[in-house]
Amino acid sequence: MSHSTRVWQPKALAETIDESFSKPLPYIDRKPGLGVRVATSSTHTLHQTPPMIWLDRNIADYATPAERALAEGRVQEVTIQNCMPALESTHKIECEPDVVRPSALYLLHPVHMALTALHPDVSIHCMSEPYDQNKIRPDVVYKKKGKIFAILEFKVPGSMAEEEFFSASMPWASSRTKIMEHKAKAPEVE
Ligand SMILES: [Mn+2]
Repeated sequence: MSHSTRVWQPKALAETIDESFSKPLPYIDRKPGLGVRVATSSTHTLHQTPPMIWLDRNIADYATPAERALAEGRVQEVTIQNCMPALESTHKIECEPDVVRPSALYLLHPVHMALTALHPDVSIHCMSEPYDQNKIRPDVVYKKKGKIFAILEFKVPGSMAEEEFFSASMPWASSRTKIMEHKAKAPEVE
């Protein structure tokens, strides 16, 4: 069949947003040798003191409400009727911006679609690298009704030592106490 007469049809098996939530993220390889790409931190970021610890969390505290939200009718309507972007062969991972771009397509897009379907009357915004003087500049910040409720930080694979990262974890029990203390001081955004 010649190219001009062929009628293209949507792929019957195009992945819906709903299906993407139960599948692993696409694996994107490194393709070294395409050119030197060294993305360094700004001098401001470079001079910040990194956090000394991180708080361990119970994944069920997030997974359970997320599962419930994904099953809601208004969310299903959006996530079943819309599909995921196709996987581009131009992706490769060398520096942090290479991680950020496909993440926007395959990781954040389905979450944004579900989140806004769940809260149709609430302003939810995703900010890229917002600059707040004298503070760390995170990669992505989420605001609901103008208040921060989530922060996302990307790292290029290999930029952190696994043992250093895990040794900085505060055990779950003491993490829980810390979180409760914090919640009492600053109640969560509705
Ligand atoms: Mn980052």
